[in-house]
Parts: sequence; C-alpha cells; structure tokens
Amino acid sequence: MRFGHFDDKRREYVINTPKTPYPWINYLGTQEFFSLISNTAGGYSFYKDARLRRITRFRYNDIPVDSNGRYFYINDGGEIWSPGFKPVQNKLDFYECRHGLGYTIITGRKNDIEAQVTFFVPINANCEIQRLKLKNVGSKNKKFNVYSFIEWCLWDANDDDRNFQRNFSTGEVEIEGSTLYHKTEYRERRNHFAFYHVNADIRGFDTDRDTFLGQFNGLNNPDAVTRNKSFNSVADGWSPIASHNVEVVLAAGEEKELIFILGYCENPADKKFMPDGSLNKAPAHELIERFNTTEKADKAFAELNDYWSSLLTQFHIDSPDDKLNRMVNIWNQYQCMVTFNMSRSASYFESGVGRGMGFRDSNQDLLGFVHQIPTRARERILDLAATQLEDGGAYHQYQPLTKKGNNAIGGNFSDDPLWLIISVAAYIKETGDFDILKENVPFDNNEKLAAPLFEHLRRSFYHVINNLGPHGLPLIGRADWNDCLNLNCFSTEPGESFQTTTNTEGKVAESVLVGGMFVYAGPDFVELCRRMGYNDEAKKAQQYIDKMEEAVLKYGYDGEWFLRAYDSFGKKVGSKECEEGKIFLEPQGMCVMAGIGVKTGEAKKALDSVKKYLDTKYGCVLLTPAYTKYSPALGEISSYPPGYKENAGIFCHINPWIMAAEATIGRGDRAFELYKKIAPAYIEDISEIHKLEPYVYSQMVAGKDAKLFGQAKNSWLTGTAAWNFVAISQFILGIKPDYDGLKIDPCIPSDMKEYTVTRHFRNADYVITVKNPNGVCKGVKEVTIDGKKAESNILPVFADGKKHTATVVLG
Ligand code: BGC
Ligand code: IFM
Repeated sequence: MRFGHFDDKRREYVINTPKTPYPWINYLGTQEFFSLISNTAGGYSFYKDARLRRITRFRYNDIPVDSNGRYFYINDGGEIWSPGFKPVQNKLDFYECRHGLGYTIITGRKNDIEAQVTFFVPINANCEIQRLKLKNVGSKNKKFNVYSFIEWCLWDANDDDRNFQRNFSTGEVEIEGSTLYHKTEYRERRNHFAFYHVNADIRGFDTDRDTFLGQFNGLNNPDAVTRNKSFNSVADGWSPIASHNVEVVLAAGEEKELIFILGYCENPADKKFMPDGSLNKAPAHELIERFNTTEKADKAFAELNDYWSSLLTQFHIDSPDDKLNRMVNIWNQYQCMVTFNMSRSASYFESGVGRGMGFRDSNQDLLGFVHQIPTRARERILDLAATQLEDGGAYHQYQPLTKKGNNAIGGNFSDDPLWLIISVAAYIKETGDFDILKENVPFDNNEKLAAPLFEHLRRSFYHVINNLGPHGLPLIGRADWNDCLNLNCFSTEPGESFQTTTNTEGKVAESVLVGGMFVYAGPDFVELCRRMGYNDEAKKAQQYIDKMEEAVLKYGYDGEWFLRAYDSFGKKVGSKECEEGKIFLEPQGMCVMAGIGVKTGEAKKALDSVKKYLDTKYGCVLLTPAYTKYSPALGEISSYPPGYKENAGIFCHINPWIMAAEATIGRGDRAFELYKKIAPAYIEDISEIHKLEPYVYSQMVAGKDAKLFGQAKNSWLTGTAAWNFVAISQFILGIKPDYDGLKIDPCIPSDMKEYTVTRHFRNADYVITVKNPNGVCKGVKEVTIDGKKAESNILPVFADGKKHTATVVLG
C-alpha cells in the first residue's frame, strides 16, 4: 500500500494523506540554518547545532506523536482548520504534501479556501521562509482570519527540556510592528536572537503561550483562535511564542500571499543594544528586507532549485529503470547531503541533544557526498581530524557549534581511526588535491599539537598496529563499527563504570571486522605514502597489511564465513561453534571488499553463506541466530529483543557492503538483487509494512525474528545513505574516482543492457555509456573516449571544463 507517489519531474514525493503510518519528514537548509518538517508541518529549527542553538521547541515522544511545529490556523466564520491538518485535525476537502529538495509544500483546502504553504530555507540565509498562498476557489467573497504559531526554544535544547526552575523566569520578547522577537538571555550571555515576521499589517499578536492557548487547551484549540482575536500578550518568562493574526479578504477567485520569515541573527558584542536599551534589530531588518515580497521569495526559491539542479548534475544516470534513476539521481544523493549536514544529531529518532557529529559517521557520510561539494568535504575532514587524539584514536563525536571532540557517548571505538584514511582517500580521488595531506591540523583540538594531515593518517594506521591482540588481530576496544558488540564487558548504562568480569583489561577481545577494514583501507595509506615520497614507509605499511590479511585468513575464518571477533575470554564470536550469533554480516562484507580470500575461494563461500543464512525478503540481517538472552560478555547487542537493531535487525547500513563485496567477486545479479531489496523506491508498495518514509533509507528494518518483520526504524540519519550510493555508483554502475582518473569497472545484472552516466569529475563532464551486448555482469572489453580507442578503463583527467564522451563495452 502507498500513501503517495514520486513526482520525478519535480523531484518530489507527493503525500496525499496526513495520516501516514508515522510522520514523514523532510529537511530544510543546506548550510547553517536547518529545519525538520513533517508532512503535517511539525518539527523544529536550529542554527548549526541542534543541541546548543535550538530556535524552536519540539516535544519528543509526546502524544500525539510529532508535537509542535510551525502551524497556521484559519478561522473562517467560526470554522477553524489548519492547512497541514495538524494541529486542528479538521477534515479537509483536499490535502497534499510535497516534500522536495530542501523545501516542503503543504496544501489544504476547506470551504472554498485553498491554503498552500511553501516552506524553505534560502541559500546563504539564516531563516525559514513560509509562503502562505491563500486562494478563494469559490464564487462568494471571503473574509477570514489567519493565525500563525511557533514556540521558541530557550536555545540550549537540553536545558530547555529540564531546567524549569530557571527557564520559566528568563523568557523575553520584543514586538515591533509585524515582527515578534525572541531575546531570552540576550541581556547577559547571548548575542543572538530570533524573530518571526510577516510581510503584512497584523490585527493582533501573541507571544505568551499560555495566554494564546488558555490553560486547558492544546494546540488544536487555542483560545486566541477560537475567540478569533489575539490577546496581544507580551511574554514575561514562562514559554514565549510568536503568533500573528492577519485578517484576509478575498473576492471570488482572488489570491493573496503572506510571507512569514523565521530568522536567526547575531550581533557583535559591542552592538547588542540600541541607545534606548532595546535590541539592535538591524540584522533582522536586513534579513526581512531580503525576502519580504513575492518576487524576492520567488527568486530565493528559484535559487534553491538551481542549487539542487547543479548539485545533482554531478552524477546523473539515464537507464531504463525508473526506480534506479530516481534513487540515484534524486533521493539517495539528497539523503547523502542531509546525513553529511546532520551526522546523527537531529531526526525524528535522534533528539538532537544526544549526539553531535560522529567521527565514524561523518567520515562515512562524506563518501556519499564528496562529489557534490568537495570543498565542504575538505573542511569536514579537517574538522574531524582536529578531534583525533595524539595516539591515533579519536573522540567519538564533536558538537558542530564548538567543533570540540567529546566522548559523550563513550570513546575507544577501535574502527574510528581507519575511517579517516578511507574518507581522505575518497576526497583525494575525487579532487586530486594531494595538498590536503600537508595541511596542519591539531590533535585533540590543541593547536600546539598540530601536524600535517598525513601524520594523522599515519597515526590512524599505527593505532591499529599498536593495538593488536593475541591472534594478531586488532583489539576491539569499547566496540568497533557495531556499537553494541561490547566484548570488554562495558556497562551499557551511561555513567556506570567498566566491569572487569574478565580481568583481561581490553587486551584479549579482538575484531575481525577491524582486521578486514585495515586491509581495505591500508592500500590507500600505502599509496599516499608513495605519493608523499615515503617509499620505505609504504613498503613497511604493505607488510603490515599482508600480515593482517594472513591473520584474518588464519584466525578470522571459520570454514564457511569470516568470524566476527574473539571475546575477552578468547572465545570465538560469530562462529559455527557458537550457539547463537553463529554468523555476522559485517565481516563478510568488509573482508571481501578488502579482497581477502577472493583468489583463494573463502570470499565466495562467505557470501554464499550470507545468502544461505542471513538473507531475507527485506534484506540481510546482521547476524543469526539472534541472541535470546542478555550476556555481559557480549554487551548491548544482546539487550535488544531478537530481530531488532544490532541483534539480527536488517541493518541497512551493512547491506551495501555485501553488494560491494558481491561486485568485488563479479556477481552483479546478486549485487543488484540486494540493492533492490532495500532501496526505498523499490519497496514503496509496502509502505504500510515499512512504516517510514518511502523516499529515504532507514537505519534498520526489523529482521525475521521480530514480530514486526519488515518494519523500519530510524529513518534519514544513517550511514546507509552514503554506503548505498557508493555501492550503486562505484561498485555496481562502476564509476570509480581514482587517484589518476575516473575508473570504469561496472558489475551489473546480466539483463541490464545499457545505461548512461553523466559524471562531473575534476572540472570536466564525462558522458559515459556502458553497453552490455552479451549480457555479462562484469569485464570491460573496450573503451573509447571522444571517439578514440582507449588504452585502459581509467578515463584521464581532462580538467578542461568540457564535455567528453566515453563508450564502455562489456563482454
Ligand atoms: C546503536 C544503538 C546504541 C548506541 C550506543 C548506536 O549506534 O545503534 O543501539 O544504543 O549506538 O552507543
Ligand atoms: O556504526 C554505528 C553507527 O555509528 C551508528 N548507528 C549504528 C551503527 C552500528 O552500531
């Protein structure tokens, strides 16, 4: 069952009922000002940091779900309704929500009034624009009242949610014509403020929530709206809001537009106040001036669309498969941008206060984003590297506002350092910018400890080598990629201390996955050593990689698949010897992608075992059989009921590793079969089972052991986005940026006859047509570039701003 449809021409998902199985959301904003918006206009806004600079308030896990947003009310002769259905929830004559790239358009119609709101955050501006178009679609004149509503958050979302003894006394506002200002704490620690403006004369306003609502009402029936007259309340503490009341008169067929602007501003410390002690509103006036007419808003909206069009031309496919085109050209790339911006901080499953930018997560997100805006990827790499510790380990996250690393959700994740090598290599392959390796970057955010970025990669590489366990495999530390596989018996409760039930002090439990990752990432380190002229070091590094590969094959292979780990008792995890958790998905993907056992047959066997034991109709589960009992020796993984999350959920993030692994051994049919199982566009028809947005990936789909098999959770912010883009664009379609050119090496389903990819790469456009006349999966037989036969399948770097045409024939 569906709740809408894709409109590929407009690059939108069109939802035709407010009653989706869960709020289906979108993200507005590309740089610093961001908003989350659901299909009923719920959600919130923040500046840079969802925790430290929250602009509007949201109530997590409230009832009904998705409480609070930017809401409009229409009072049409006593009939009250909202264009987005919520919060009034009156039956509408028509409803539609179009989630597009960086904008959402919600239309509601009732009693001959059509109200359409376009929400977007313009490029290079710290505000959300809400264009409310009102049309009288009937034959009689209409006179009605519009009320806007947003609720301010008192900046620090964490504090806002709990420190009421203080917060109920700090709220302050200021009113100037049609602009309602929020300036809590401005008198002391803040130099920023927010405002909500409408480009029309207002009949009234409210800034005190409880006055606007009335003590016994919810957002569905505010007093001000039911009595049809704002109270002109001026908040003094409690909960400041901003609500305008505009009277609208429309002749039959007439249309009017109101432009609401929700803005964020900063003042220099010495220009905070005007001589009369009021807020210095100059930056707000400027911002309002930029967008306060229909023409200006039109222009800003067109700019946003152009921005996206230009980003999406970096990689574009034309194939006979509409679903593939829509995933690759639109939604997967869009989600990659969103994960790049948000990491794991703010979604409808992440509260925005728990996590900031993850070291592991952001490095991976970059893999799916780097081709879009390489300069931003460069900046991100330097920010991440600055949070690396001197020994090569890393803080697991940092807050985007301060850019300082912290271990709020723990530290000592053994995979973290290697992700930096992987992301830097991807960035250099995309751009050819080897100079980044010479950038001086602090360790531990300490300028005194700064060293060239290359040194950071070196420390990453040796962090693994300096932390090997009894089998020569990497020690697992607190965890590796799988946060919940805690083999050193860490407590899972925040604040509780390390329980040394094994007394092996972290020196026994080892990760086969990190071993595989080392072999996957290592060759890039070796290549970068060479490019820096460190040939001896390259040789030495290669020896370590070879040794690791041996150790993985010798101690990390279990006969038919790769083992997952050794626990802190030295016992195997993910082995046929185990009662539960006999086989895990991650090492099969990573080790094969690394090329381990490809020539000698272990790789193929491992992937056959994935198919045999881990595959389901909705994708591959993370392990099987699921753990049925909690075990401190395994940690959080065993705390989840079977089939959920890391305990045998279909972890969408790792499925593309298997696709890439299948492509590595040449099985294009299987790689694409797996791609289609989890790619949202292919499973739109089961939206009622899947439950979450059919246009983006979710982190997890409940596995075969779960009661709700097939139901997704944690949509949007997941490494699934980047890795699926890598799997489809590089491993399956085979367009792989490399150090010296664009390598074309597809591994496709045998019935895929032809496709064309337009790829912008280092200042040239490559139009690459792949032909598969003999129905093979892999193997480049012939390449021509600009009509001439090429020597290899690596298209050269033209960097001439021109278009180049390549034909690649498989066979
Ligand atoms: C996992 C959660 C876990 C958390 C612990 C996340 O990545 O998905 O299940 O609770 O890490 O750090
Ligand atoms: O690898 C992690 C990721 O960092 C956050 N989500 C869950 C994954 C697996 O535990």
